[in-house]
Amino acid sequence: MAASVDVQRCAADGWTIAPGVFDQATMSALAATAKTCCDAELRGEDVRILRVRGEKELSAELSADMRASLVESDGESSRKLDAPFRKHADFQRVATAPALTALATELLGGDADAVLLTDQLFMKPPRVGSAKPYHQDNWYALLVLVLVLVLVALLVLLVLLLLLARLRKRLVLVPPLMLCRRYFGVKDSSAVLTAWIALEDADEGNGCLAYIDGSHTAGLVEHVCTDPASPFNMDAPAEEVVARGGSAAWPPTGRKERLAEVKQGGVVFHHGATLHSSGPNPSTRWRRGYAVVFGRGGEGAIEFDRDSGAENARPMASGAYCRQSWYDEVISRVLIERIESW
Ligand SMILES: O=C(O)CCC(=O)C(=O)O
Repeated sequence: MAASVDVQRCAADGWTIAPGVFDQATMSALAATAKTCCDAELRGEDVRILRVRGEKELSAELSADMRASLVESDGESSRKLDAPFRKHADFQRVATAPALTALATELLGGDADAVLLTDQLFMKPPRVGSAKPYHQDNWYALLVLVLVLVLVALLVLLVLLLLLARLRKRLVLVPPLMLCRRYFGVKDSSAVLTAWIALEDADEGNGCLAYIDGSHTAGLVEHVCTDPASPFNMDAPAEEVVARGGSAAWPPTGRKERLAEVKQGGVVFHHGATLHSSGPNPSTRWRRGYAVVFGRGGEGAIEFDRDSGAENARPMASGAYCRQSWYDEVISRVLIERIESW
């Protein structure tokens, strides 16, 4: 029987679970592929099988910043993989599986099939898998280090130092330069839906997802970096999390918080503005999740913020837009292959 999803529940709570969308064999194979791809990327190998014309070659060595965002605190276990869809056909098959896209389309409620916006893999390895603080998927911040601005900042610092020397006061450290923008950049967060696919059972013990029921109804909130050691984790401010019924505890203790415990092959769906987090994984089990982010399908269904990089969006067959052209190219190819195999 095809998996089904509770549309009303998702609208009210901002998230819902569809059990048994994928079979165990497919998920176990994907979990093994996930590990292979992550290990190769950490060795500095360029694992992209899809390329965009004019795109820069990756250097053999990962930059220190890039590596820091990909590994856990032990310095060697994988934390995440960006855009796995570009890196292995197994991800392409799962992201475009009719069982998944039909549910996403039903939840987004557009005039046409849901379109693929982006994808990410969260590894959460045994013992060292770290918690992910509360955040919203339609918000993300970009750390930008612009040489010219750094020079300006250094100049300002010099002037300040001179002034301070004159005033014989102590030097106060200047916070790092940070420019923010919305990452998905979709104006209407309800047009964004994340499908988090459980590659193995996820529960309280290995750091499953947690949600604040109804938190999407209050809209997006500016995110901040609360832990300078992990600048890649931009979080919703603690007071906003508490105001919306959440907590910083694991397991959660907030009045509106619920765990999204899910069996292998189940999919947890959430709205683009729903506050969600995940716990640490002190257990001896893996907790891998493949997150595929869909946008509402149909002519004009997705409108990007002006500063969101929408100029890179390309029309998809459905008439909606795809932010990154590799999804577009592969979706066409996957569909053609599927039609040819009928
Ligand atoms: O898997 C996790 O721990 C975090 C996932 C997440 O934040 C997401 O899928 O949006």
